[in-house]
Amino acid sequence: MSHVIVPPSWRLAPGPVTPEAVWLDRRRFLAGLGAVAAAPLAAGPLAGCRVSTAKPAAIPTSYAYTLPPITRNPRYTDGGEVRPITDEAVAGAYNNFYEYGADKADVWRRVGTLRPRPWTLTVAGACNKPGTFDLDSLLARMPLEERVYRFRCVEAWSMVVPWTGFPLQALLDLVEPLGSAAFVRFVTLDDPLQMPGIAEQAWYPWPYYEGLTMAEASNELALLAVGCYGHPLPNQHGAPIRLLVPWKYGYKNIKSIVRIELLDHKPPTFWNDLAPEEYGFTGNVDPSRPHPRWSQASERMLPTGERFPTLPFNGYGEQVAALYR
Ligand SMILES: Nc1nc2c(c(=O)[nH]1)N[C@H]1C(S)=C(S)[C@@H](COP(=O)(O)O)O[C@H]1N2
Ligand SMILES: [Mo]
Repeated sequence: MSHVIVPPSWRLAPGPVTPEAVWLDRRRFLAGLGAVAAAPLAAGPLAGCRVSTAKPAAIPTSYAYTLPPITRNPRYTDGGEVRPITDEAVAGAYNNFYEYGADKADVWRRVGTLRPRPWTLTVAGACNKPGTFDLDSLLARMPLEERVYRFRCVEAWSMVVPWTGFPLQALLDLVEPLGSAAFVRFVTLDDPLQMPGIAEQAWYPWPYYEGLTMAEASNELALLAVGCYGHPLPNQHGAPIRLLVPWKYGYKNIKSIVRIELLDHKPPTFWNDLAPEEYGFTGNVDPSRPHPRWSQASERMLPTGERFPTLPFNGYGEQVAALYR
């Protein structure tokens, strides 16, 4: 399989704190010598359906940096629904962030090694003004606002979160895309020292990478978030900058972005490379299209597990349906 990268040997060296689940996956991986990269997948990633009811003090009370005061933009809502905002400690203690392992309930305990400042974001590829931007200098030039979005994981859990960010379009305007730019590729930080799950799960094709069409990236809903609940992003939510595309499943919402590329061709994406039948490139929320291993007809709100019918485009069809006609 082309996506199986033979890692440097140190990446396979067992760490002292490797959780048992990862050991099992690694044994399976070693047994198959990489021929069955899908085996760890079948063992659980993205398949967990446990809804956490724990409410640990997951949210740090101070940050190494601050955001300017922002106001909520009332134009952006919970996808036409009126569900309450999810408790911050609940949202902050149930996270998919494989760079910190596959246990959603444990990510928040492991993210202390991520250093969200100083941070640079490189924008490259088909544009007139590519560049590497210091994040704080960039934020001083971007129109920050708060938006409440409902967030829907492909695993069928959902939450409602007030995010602070700026439209991806504002960054695109800054770099002036060429006419040939048809897709946008996003890449996460790739630092095993800051992200222990990289070495522990060496079978994944790190770094995490995602993509959108240019039309999707230019949609008003596409947001680059740098905060939530009125403060900078806690590490577990993808500090210091992550994508939000609320009409798509969670895996499209890439975290801790260091690089954005404008391309004339469709880029491969992380979960699509690993399991194309399960995680499409487009990844739009669609109740009529079941995941091969579970239904997408309804979703479970965190933390109660209360069920609601899944809405096409997660309720954001008014803004995005025209992109797909
Ligand atoms: N770099 C990176 N980004 C990622 C992931 C990941 O494992 N690594 N998981 C994705 C998935 S599957 C989901 S559901 C969301 C979870 O975001 P949250 O933890 O802020 O709720 O992040 C997405 N972005
Ligand atoms: Mo997800």
